[in-house]
Amino acid sequence: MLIGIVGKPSCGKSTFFKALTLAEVAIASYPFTTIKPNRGVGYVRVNCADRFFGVQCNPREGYCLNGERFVPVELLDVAGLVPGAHEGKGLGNQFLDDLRQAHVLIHIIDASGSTNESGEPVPAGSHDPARDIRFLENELDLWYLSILKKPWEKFSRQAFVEKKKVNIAIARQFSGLNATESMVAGIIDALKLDSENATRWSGDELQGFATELRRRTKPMIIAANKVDAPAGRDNFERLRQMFPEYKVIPCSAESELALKEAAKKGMIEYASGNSSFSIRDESLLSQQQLNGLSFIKESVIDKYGSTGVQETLNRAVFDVLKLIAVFPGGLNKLSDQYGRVLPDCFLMPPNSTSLDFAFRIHSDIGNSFIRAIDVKKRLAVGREHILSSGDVIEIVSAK
Ligand SMILES: Nc1nc2c(ncn2[C@@H]2O[C@H](COP(=O)(O)OP(=O)(O)OP(=O)(O)O)[C@@H](O)[C@H]2O)c(=O)[nH]1
Ligand SMILES: [Mg+2]
Repeated sequence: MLIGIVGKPSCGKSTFFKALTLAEVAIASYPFTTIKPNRGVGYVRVNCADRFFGVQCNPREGYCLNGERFVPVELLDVAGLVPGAHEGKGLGNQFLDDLRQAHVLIHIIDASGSTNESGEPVPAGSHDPARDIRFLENELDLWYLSILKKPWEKFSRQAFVEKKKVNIAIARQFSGLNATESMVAGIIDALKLDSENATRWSGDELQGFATELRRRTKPMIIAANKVDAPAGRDNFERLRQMFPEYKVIPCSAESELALKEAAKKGMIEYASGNSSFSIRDESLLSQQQLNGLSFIKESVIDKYGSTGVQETLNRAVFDVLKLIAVFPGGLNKLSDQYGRVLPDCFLMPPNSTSLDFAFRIHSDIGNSFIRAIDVKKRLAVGREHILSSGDVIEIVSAK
């Protein structure tokens, strides 16, 4: 699974990315600081099952802090997007191609209104970030349309002549964007398009189709970033009202990055997503560092409950994509052959079954599935059993 971080130049994409990954990436106040995409690993935060069993886990990947498990997810920070990008403006559509594989997009907005649509500095509060949301949707729609249009005539005619289902032909064309046959069939149905003969679709119908396909293959959450700045709060509240179709999360990537770096150096105690932090030893910090930390506490954490960065990532994965976190474990033994307790936590699509989980662990285990056990409830369940987030599941297989 890949999570794309998108937005206009200088909105804080790389700061957000760095706050989650601590990767060394360039951050600066001029547009197009990032040219080549940055790929890295961030972590979603879930309740670890170790608390339930009163044990201490040893994650194979990621880490666990006091029962909060941090599970790896892949992130992609791309170049800034400007109006006209789909026709090559700014850095053009190269980086749109980088986003093809993304399953969900985090759209970073500069809620402080201190950068214009090209990411250039303007007086604080003078640019309306609501405009940035519509322009980004529009650019993505035009990009989808351009991918669809190029081969459209040829493959819509071919599908018609060969009496192939239109949805299968389109899903194949868009498989790189994560489109599926059933998704395409659903859109054709919802928009009442001609499912027999796609050569009859009008230009508007094609655009409508591209927009709906974009919505389904690239669902989006909005991080109203820079809420620490003066106009941030008003803009965030307005955006939340104006865009009920999106989850809009108040966010200060710069604050999260400062806290993560201070925690890494041992100055403070802090886990991503916490609603507080504590200073280990005030006498070891400079006055400037103390001022910085008290600014973050007063103007971000106390006002919004957290820096919003972890919440944005979590909600992208658990509320937008609706994934569930499931732990493999045994009724008699929670550890693997190396003695690691609850070593794995898998993120699974919604409505995954025991059998899906068995295949996720290993195809051999899926193929020789006998039954599963819900270890928390100590209950045997069948292959069709639908899993819930937080489940610990043992697979009994012939292998
Ligand atoms: N006040 C404030 N400034 C921030 C925040 N996040 C980022 N910035 C600043 O915004 C500027 C741009 O940050 P970047 O992370 O480089 O932005 P970007 O979106 O990656 O920019 P491009 O790579 O050029 O597209 C830098 O000066 C950051 O320090 C924040 O939460 N609050
Ligand atoms: Mg950048």
